[in-house]
Amino acid sequence: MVTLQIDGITVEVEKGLSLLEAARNIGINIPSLCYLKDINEIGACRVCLVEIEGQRTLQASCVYPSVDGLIVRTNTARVRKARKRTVELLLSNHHRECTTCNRNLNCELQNVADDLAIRDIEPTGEVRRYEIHDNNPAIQRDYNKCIHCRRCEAICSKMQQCHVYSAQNRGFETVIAPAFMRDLGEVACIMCGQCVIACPVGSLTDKESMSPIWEILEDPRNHVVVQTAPSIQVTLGEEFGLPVGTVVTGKMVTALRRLGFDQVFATDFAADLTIMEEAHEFIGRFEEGRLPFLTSCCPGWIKFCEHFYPQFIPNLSTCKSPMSMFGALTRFYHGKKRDIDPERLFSVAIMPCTAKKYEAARPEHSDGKRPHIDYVLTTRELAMMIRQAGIDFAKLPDSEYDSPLGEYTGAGTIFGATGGVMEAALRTAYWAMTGGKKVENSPQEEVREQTVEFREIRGQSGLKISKVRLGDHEIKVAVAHGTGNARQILEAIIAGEKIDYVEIMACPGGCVGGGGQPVLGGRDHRKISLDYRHNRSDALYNIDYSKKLRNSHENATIQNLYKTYLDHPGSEKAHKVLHTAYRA
Ligand code: HC1
Ligand code: SF4
Repeated sequence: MVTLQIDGITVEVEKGLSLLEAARNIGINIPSLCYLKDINEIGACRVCLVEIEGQRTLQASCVYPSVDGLIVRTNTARVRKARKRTVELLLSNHHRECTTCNRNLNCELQNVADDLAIRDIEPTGEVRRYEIHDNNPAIQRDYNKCIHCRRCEAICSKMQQCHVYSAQNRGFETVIAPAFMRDLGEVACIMCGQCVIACPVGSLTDKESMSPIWEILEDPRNHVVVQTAPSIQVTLGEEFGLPVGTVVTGKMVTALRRLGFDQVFATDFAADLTIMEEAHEFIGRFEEGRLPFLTSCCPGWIKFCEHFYPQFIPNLSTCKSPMSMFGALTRFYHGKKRDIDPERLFSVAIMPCTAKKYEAARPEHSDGKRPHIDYVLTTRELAMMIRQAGIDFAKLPDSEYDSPLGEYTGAGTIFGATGGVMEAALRTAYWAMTGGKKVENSPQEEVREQTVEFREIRGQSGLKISKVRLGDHEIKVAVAHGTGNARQILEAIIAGEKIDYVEIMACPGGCVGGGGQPVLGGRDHRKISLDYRHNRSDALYNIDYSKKLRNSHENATIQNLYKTYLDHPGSEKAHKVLHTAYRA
């Protein structure tokens, strides 16, 4: 530990802790733009300047380490003037179209400018003009708003290890972009959207899908079905000021009805169906020794596998994701059963994920002319539609999903958290491999809720490896989230480590940390940490805990679906509707 003084306050901190963090610990909020704790600590934006006694120049506090005896001042006339001039220079070459920007009122640059009381931009000069880049289904890049903080580059290279961005050109022409300024759709980008979450301004945003949805909702001849991904119910409330981790399932369903959707269903239902198929597929592959078996519900992970590890494509589960199973069921089963004109039947998915927009556009999820899912909205976009409609979200009464495709078990809900897909699958695989027993991993068998839980694969650590006993067999499972961690486990397998079953989600935390989730950093940069993912995941596990049914195989609607339509898990019919194939 070292002792130093910040603005006259004596503080004791760990040696080497940045001055910026040391100051924040005692409630002094030094402004910053490029800094992302543990990910982007490069002192590039120079907004966090401070004065250190005995030093001639101001120092960037995000990269200056705490050492014994330092006397630091964060609020002198010189510091205020320098910070102000730095931000003015940034703004002088920034498209200051705040009122029409996607990040209006949730922008770190706007906040910093306001905190520094910038009311006039003195420097004038040349301003860069670039075309919008959006030649892909998921993400839009506006270089005119980029402030060169390099957070997108750091997230993509260090956390996701996709290495899509780097500095291109020199001097005033510098852009942070894929090589040769190619569009994200033309490079090895997995569309995860983590760079969108990291962007402090409106330079990276969703590829917008709200306009066509307003149009189809307007026409009463249309029948518009919507599904909501498991994690939306624990994150949507954040967009309306509710605490992180608030469960808003009932309000969300009411809001969707008020927006005009004809039927509101839960992707959690299709997650239960995925488990029936995936657990069955795993058991088959386990018996044949075709391992490791890799989950396939995350489109960012699928794209990562196709780009970087095509040798693992044969190991992927052939199950479509719950979203795409739902899309296929809506067209082939639900629409027909209810005799809805296929031309008038529209299918919309609310997803926490930019890559789901890309997944919906993949040719294997279409009938050749029309995709099974017509549109995908991110959590952020749904919130925007709710605001556009003038709905006071916090005051909404609760309502229930429509039946029958809105019925789901706790296993379907935990899909939204890292480890959840694996846990849900293990619950059903255990049941199937033991001839119908419930999981008994607790000595207190009378405590029902403890008999379905695999706690060892929960939590935010990047890579979780565990052994579980399924009947007479012991299997080794691994759970990775964030594609940097996925690389680690895949490299270990290549090096000879034997793992039977692997869950991979592209985003840190799983879908609760998805690239389409609310961006909290614009309102409070300190929220860009793993903490909020904890709260969101806990909320999902609490929903599971509170459910009467917590195993996918107990879902009565799914049992009935097999009886009347799909035959049995892995049947020919099930393969036709619910499975797909991937290629390099
Ligand atoms: Fe997910 Fe999934 S869990 S991928 O994160 O398998 O997006 O929430 O809907 O499809 O169920 C996302 C979430 C989601 C699918 C499910
Ligand atoms: Fe990298 Fe993901 Fe952004 Fe693509 S979407 S550039 S892979 S962080």
